[in-house]
Amino acid sequence: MLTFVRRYLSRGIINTGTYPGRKVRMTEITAPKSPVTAEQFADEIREQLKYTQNVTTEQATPADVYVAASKAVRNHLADSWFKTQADTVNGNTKAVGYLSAEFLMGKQLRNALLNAGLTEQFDKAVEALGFKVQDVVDAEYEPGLGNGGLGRLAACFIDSLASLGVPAFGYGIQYKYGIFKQEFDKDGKQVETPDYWLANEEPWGHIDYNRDQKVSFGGKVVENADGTKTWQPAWSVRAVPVDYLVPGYKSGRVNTLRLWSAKSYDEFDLLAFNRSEYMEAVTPQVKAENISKILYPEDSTKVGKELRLEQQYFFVSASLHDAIRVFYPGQDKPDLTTFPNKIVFQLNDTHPVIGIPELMRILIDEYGYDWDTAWSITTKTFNYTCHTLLPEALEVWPASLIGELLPRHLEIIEKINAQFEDELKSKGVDKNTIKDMAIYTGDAVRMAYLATYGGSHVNGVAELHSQLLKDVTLKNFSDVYPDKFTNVTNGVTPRRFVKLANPRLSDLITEGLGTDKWLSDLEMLKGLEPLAKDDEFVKKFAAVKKANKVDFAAYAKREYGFELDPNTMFNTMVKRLHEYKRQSLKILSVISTYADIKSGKVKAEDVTPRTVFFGAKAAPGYYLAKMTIQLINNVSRVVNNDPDVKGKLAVYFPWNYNVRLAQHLIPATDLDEQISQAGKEASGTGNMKFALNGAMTVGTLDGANVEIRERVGAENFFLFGMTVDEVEKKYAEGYNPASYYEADPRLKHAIDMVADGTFSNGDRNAYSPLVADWLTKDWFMTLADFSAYMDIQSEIEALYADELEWNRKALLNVANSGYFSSDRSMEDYLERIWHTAPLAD
Ligand code: 26V
Repeated sequence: MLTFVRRYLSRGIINTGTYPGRKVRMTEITAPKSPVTAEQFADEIREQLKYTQNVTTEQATPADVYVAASKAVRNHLADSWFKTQADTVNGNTKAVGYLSAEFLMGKQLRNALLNAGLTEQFDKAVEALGFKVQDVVDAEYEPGLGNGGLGRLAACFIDSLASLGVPAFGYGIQYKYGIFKQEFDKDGKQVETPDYWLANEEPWGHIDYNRDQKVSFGGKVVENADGTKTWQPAWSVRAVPVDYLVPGYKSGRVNTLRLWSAKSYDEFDLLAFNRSEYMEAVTPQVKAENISKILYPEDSTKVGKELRLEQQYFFVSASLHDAIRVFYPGQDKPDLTTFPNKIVFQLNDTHPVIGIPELMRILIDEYGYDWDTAWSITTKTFNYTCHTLLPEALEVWPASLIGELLPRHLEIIEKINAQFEDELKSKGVDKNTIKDMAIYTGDAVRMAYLATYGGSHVNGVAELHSQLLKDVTLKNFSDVYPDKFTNVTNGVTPRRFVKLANPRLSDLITEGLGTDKWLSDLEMLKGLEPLAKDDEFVKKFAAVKKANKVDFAAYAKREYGFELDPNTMFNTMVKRLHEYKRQSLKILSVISTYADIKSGKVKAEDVTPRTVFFGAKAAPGYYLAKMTIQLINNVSRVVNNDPDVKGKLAVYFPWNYNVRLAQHLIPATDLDEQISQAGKEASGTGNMKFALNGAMTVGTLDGANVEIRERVGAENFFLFGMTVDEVEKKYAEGYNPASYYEADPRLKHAIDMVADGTFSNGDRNAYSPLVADWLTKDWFMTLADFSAYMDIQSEIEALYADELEWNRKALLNVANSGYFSSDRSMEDYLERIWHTAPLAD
């Protein structure tokens, strides 16, 4: 047994095995800090209104109350925050630094209230002040500092680390503009508008001007007389930290999310200004501040983007220097050989991998360590998580770009590569393989390879994904360094995605289990299993779902103007828009169903009334993805306006899918779609959120679907489609999508309808690139899986007709999904990768 587990056993906070897999119990040490009454909390809000917002309660708007209440909650968390910081630095527990270009946090207020134990007080206080709780909560604007799963995972992980009491820092960028706001134009096309989330006062981030860092770029490297190197950069920016509280749930701990914002050192070029050249005078400022201006949308094309590399280096360099400042306060000559005992850094995908040569540079150039010592410290400090299987998503930077922007780092990378080649040679690896494995090819730098060689561990994010990393994507590396490779299956935080998103279900779970302890030990959901045999309980569970659907209908009416029928099956597909995820498969099946109802091929009384929801953003430069959005919107327009299918089929595409919408839609969903081509979705985390909220899943054997199905039981999961092996075989044989089009009349008819102008007011060219792609390329084999997907629908509908049985199975999904808590993911990282533990009380 690992030492940290043993240590916690002796403190009585380890569950010794009631639930297999669970190692560290959350401590639940703290009663919420200085609990106050609703009246007292109302006074605190009044005080904030008066002294920091400078408005009277009478003048205050809901937005003022939101800011005031947020600041009041922060005050409640302050002492725990200071104590956690002090214990982190002074204790003997190694901290975790989670380096991530994205943190998709979602709204903060409700989460902070929950963790501060102030939810009820807040609700009552706001009412007492004469405001509607909903209006105040709605005044918060969601920070969209992430594209999708990777960014949301980072947010779930730091929530769980704080809840487990593990000392941790999230390090990232405070982008001024987050992921674009999505709108649809009159033709159903996606229109992107800037998301200026900081337009109004943002009460959560604390700007700490006194703990800034200097980050430099460009210039040249000169060799000194003693052989050491000096980098003479051409320009620098000021990295200013903006700190966010990360309160743990009942742990008494509050960690820090430190997001860097770029500021210029030269506010004005006075010389230029005196010549009245105003625009030129602010040029350096604009250039510097551009670095944290905008979150890059995930792109379909792998073009080298200078600004993106600047962003990566900017936040990683600032974070590494910050960690040294935090752990060796006031020391000019710290003993950095102890650095890996103070903090371990997780590289969230390849985005922060420039941190490896940066730490080498810091150690050698700034602190005078020799190469070997620096390498030993560096490799112990970093670990790498890969989040993809698509080769094009692994970052490769042109060497010329790195050379221009970070000349010293390019030298270091070359030297790492030379050392790597020697090591491979000495291990007897053949010449061609060595060439294939090059970190530095002469023209380019492969960041995933650099991360694999330069860190201690590499992990995938679900069993299948980790296996494919070893067998395919990083096979050569796993052959040479088998021990580096491990798996940690993703998870999601039950606090946000069950307790906050689904209060009704949370209450029912607490009623069923007789305790609310499941919120910090999610495997306890297993205790619901026997209740699946209890019809009365299952009926209560069904009633929760129904009430959530009614709520969502009201929400959708208010926010989008949709008229939803909560008596239909709510069938949801929400995720980034990507060909591999196969939104195409879903929309083709909807078209086919539409055609069948309309033509009378399916009798009206045999149709299961369904409302299909899509939520997805497409990268602005991703042509086919954007066209798919346009198609979905137009299918929606045609179907929803056709009296022939009224009450039977409806399609809605609420725009601008984000964490807030997820929190509303997921609890209201009956059936969720996880239908990626097998072997392409690294994990998926939406699948976990749906299962935990009592939706049934239709899915392929891909990513974490495999493990979800294993746990909830094959009979409680709608499986369809080719396996990874079958997909590989088909690629090898030569895939011909047109043969599937010819073979299945349902598919032929659906594609013909897209091609004949049914969804484009008669314009036969509107979707021709999409249709041509389906019929001639179809790289992700949508057509090959179509028949299987249609066939499983009858199984789904038969079960849905039996309300009790459906809900019994959905409840079994909840009962058996406790494993997919991000608390468990964190325990796995602690045990397999970080080798650290919660802080002592
Ligand atoms: C790619 C790029 C390319 C360069 C420009 C910026 C950028 C930003 C994001 C991305 C891809 C994001 C990768 C991602 O979100 N992966 C997802 O990670 C989830 C968490 O592990 C996992 O559940 C999903 O399966 C995986 O697609």
